[in-house]
Amino acid sequence: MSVFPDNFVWGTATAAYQVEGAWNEDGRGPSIWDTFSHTPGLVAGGDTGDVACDHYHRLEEDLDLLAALRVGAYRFSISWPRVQPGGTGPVNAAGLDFYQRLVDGLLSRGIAPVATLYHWDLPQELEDAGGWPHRDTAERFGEYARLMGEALGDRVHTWITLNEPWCSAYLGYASGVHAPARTEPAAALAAVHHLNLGHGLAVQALRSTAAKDAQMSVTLNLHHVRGVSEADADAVRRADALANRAFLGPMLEGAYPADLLADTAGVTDWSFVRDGDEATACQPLDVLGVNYYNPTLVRHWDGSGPKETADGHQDGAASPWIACESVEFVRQPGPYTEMGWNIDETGLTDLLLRLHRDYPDLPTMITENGAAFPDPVSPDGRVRDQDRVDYLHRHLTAVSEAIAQGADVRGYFVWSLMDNFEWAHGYAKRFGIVRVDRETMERTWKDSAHWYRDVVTSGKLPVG
Ligand code: GBH
Repeated sequence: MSVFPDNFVWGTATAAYQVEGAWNEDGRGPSIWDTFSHTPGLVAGGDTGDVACDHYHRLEEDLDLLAALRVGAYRFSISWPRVQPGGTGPVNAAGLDFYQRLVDGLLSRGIAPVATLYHWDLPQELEDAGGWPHRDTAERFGEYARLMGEALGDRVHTWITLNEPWCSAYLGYASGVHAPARTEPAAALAAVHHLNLGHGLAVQALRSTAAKDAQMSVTLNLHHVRGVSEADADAVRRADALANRAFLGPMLEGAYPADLLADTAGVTDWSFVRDGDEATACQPLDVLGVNYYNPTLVRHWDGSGPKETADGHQDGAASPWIACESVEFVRQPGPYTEMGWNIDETGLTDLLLRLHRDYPDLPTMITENGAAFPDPVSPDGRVRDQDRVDYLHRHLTAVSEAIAQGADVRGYFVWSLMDNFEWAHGYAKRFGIVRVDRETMERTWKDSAHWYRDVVTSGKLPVG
């Protein structure tokens, strides 16, 4: 029996670059993802976010879709270059107007807006000036947060500063599979720090501009790391330090973990961390956002024999796993989603319980969870995505299990409301509970959307 608290928040999530389109309209400046997707060879199929789901022009229809799904909350992101084209200076009123209409449209339908300030679309001008490895970017981010707090703070009551800084730092600056496609491990660790600092500056700016009772949060893609055997404890520790504690440490405890600094000493001396930075990064939060897709399995590697690199990461310069040469990422047993990610909801329960143990006073919310599947359209027009229904059911059961064991989990957001631009995979990977036809842009409810509406309305999972 699954049990969710009465005030549990049920929602769906998207991100600006993945759904909006209108990439050069109403004064929007270019972001690093425009540059990335316009560079031949970087995105599967040559896809771009130029049109995406055309959400920018179909706002009313998509608001009605959310209302029909009966969700209590909608997690979206604000495109920084749409509201501040070069990442500095005054607000672009035409771009801001879109988010005003979005927020007002949600509120008028009784849906709580959950705004993420940064879901990877850095203004290109800021990247040209050095990007996240450069300290100024954190300062600019704090200023941008202040502008958004002033403009939307009376109506948005849940703010998420960053989405998955792990991806921004390590995929953007170390493995280069995300924008800005740089492969510089030392710069990636500087990016980690300036993301942490930018988060703290943004929370400070929002506290002084948004509503007094506004909830402050950040979304991390924490890795639930397991070892193949007891002998792999050091591999687990290293991966956990780089992936999780590099953010949890400064943001929640006010200090980088000593083992992370030691592990990475051959890559950087961390001299970009100035006195007071860790205290700035450590702002009191109201809730921690957790994105979960699958656990991570590692084994100690002694340097002999071939090394497994699960999920296709190559070792060395192009790996996101800096200073993890002794860590082997092991392919996990199936079943798998269309991304090749294994389905194992036990990692979500374990992760939530670990967070509850380590940070007992900080509630959590699942800000993303979901799966890509092939989703063929049946002759009758239906998408019978029972595999997605099963995935969601298993993971929601895992959340309720964590709650039953004491974790304070406040909400759950399905990734994603609709099929969208899946970053370097383009449109070939479909995460939506609503299908988007790439020709007509028509939205069609998959079976999982009907299923989720029933869960949202009843507040519980169907039996069986
Ligand atoms: C999220 O990223 C994004 O926030 C969202 O925009 C995106 O559309 C969605 O998920 C689906 O991808 O252990 O090295 O193998 C999730 C990105 C996927 C990053 C799994 C880490 C495994 C890393 N994460 N990935 S590794």
